[in-house]
Amino acid sequence: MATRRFLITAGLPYSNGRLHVGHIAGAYLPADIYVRYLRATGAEVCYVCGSDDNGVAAVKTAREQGRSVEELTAFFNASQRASFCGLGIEFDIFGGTHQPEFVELHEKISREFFLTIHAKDYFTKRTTKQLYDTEAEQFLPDRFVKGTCPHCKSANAFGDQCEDCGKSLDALELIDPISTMSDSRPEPRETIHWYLRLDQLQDRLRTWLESKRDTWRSTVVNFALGQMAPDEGGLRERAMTRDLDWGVPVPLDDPDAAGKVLYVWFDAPIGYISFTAKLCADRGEGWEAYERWWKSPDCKIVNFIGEDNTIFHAVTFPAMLLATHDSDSIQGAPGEFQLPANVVANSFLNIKFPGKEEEKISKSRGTAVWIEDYLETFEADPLRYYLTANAPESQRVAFDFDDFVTRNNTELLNALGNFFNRTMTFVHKYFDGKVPPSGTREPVDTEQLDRCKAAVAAVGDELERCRFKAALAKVMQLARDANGYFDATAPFRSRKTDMEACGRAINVCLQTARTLTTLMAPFLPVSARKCITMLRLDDSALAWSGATDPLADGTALGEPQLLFKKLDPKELFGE
Ligand code: B3M
Ligand code: ZN
Repeated sequence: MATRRFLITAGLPYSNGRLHVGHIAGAYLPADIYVRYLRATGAEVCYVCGSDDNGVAAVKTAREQGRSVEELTAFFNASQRASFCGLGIEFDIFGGTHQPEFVELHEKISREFFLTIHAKDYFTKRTTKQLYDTEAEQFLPDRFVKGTCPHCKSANAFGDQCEDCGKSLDALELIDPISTMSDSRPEPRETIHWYLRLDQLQDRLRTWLESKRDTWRSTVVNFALGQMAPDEGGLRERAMTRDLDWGVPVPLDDPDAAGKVLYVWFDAPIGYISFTAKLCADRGEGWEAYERWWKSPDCKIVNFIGEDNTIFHAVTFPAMLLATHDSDSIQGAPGEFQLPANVVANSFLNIKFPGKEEEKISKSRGTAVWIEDYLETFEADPLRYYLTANAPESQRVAFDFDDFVTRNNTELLNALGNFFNRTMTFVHKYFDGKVPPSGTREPVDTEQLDRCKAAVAAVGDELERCRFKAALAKVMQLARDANGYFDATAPFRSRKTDMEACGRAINVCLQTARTLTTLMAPFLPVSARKCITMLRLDDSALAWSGATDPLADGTALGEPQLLFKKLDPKELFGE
């Protein structure tokens, strides 16, 4: 069978702040699990991420903090990189759309992208009205305008999107707009921008999205198709340029383009492409080799994102990709940019502090768990476990401190950790640290080994479908079954009466531990590494196809290591 190939992206975090648990649960962790799993199946995978440095978010924060945008984005790019690294989230490349080593290639590819769409006539140049802040003397970026949503009437709407109903907006539609720069009421003034003809791309987008109904999460497909509903007027043109001095300059030889940059949501997804190109350059393949990942129908592109990014990944970016095509192939002909094979979105994570109500994660109210803080006290795997076992895959869920501790202690420690611990201690105490003979297996033994085989298939099946929570639940079920087998065969008793039966049971426990090592690895890579050492395996043990390869009788094993620690709620930070 030909090697499967995947290009996996996780939404580019804005480099104006640190990362918290919500970011991790939303995109980076599920993508990392998927990547580790795909690699274990022998697929060739490229996992790309980096910071989203352009746009007003960074300009605004830099202004508030009195530092330059360059300094701010470099600082948070490094901070985010460290947080990912501490959590074992391993990208092939972590770029940044305005970071010194990336900006040149990023701007080049963004420019070409814009010019191709321009040449194909998918932009309309328009004089429009935009809100102008007369006190700050500048046009207001959408994010700098707050107001009431014309659709749902929530007061929580910004000039680009309503935070409550999720509809994308034009700042001029906001009811009672206020400039967040000066708190004054802005006035509409004329300016010129380039609009992407989403209306002309809509039919192809709809056909493409309809074809994903069976494979994508329904929330994503329904949301995207909902944007095109005729009773809402369908997709409208959207401005892809902005009046701002930070970003990718509009690459047109036109006096009207002076002083304008590409809209951040135009250049940010191109970051996925430009970082891939940088990776290819770093690998000595030449930057153009990115086409092997982006323009070849045999490579599947999968975007992992938080739910608030759905419109941009399921509508706008695919529209941009389609607008570069010569062919009318919806997915993209060979040599053309391919549309994503899947867009996997998670909901938001709320937070629940002990003794308090569940609430939204908020930087300003201090209700966030920052990864940098977490990593000062804890290891990566307990958080990876909790955020997957309790993943916001189909709805909002809360990061609940009491639940985090309980699940660590009852599930990771009592089920998975305890099984390894009791098996490993036993084998060292009574079998000289060597795999005892498998002997003649009884039904109880083969049943347990069959459960291992079935788990490998079932966990793999869930992972193929990006159902991470369900996949992890099946790994944990195998750990509980393993403890059940240990209790039922009772080697602690048979060692006094029937050493052969005792050895047979421990042998099956070790085979189960072997399988669990492979199965836990995508979720709990740090612990899997300890298991590899304990069982004296090497990295080839990560291969899914070898998950039930037997440990040979007599194999010498490593020393027992504790996989997990008991957590005490009192050690928890941030109350
Ligand atoms: N920077 C938005 C966000 O963090 C954003 C994602 C860009 S992905 C191309 O919500
Ligand atoms: Zn709304």
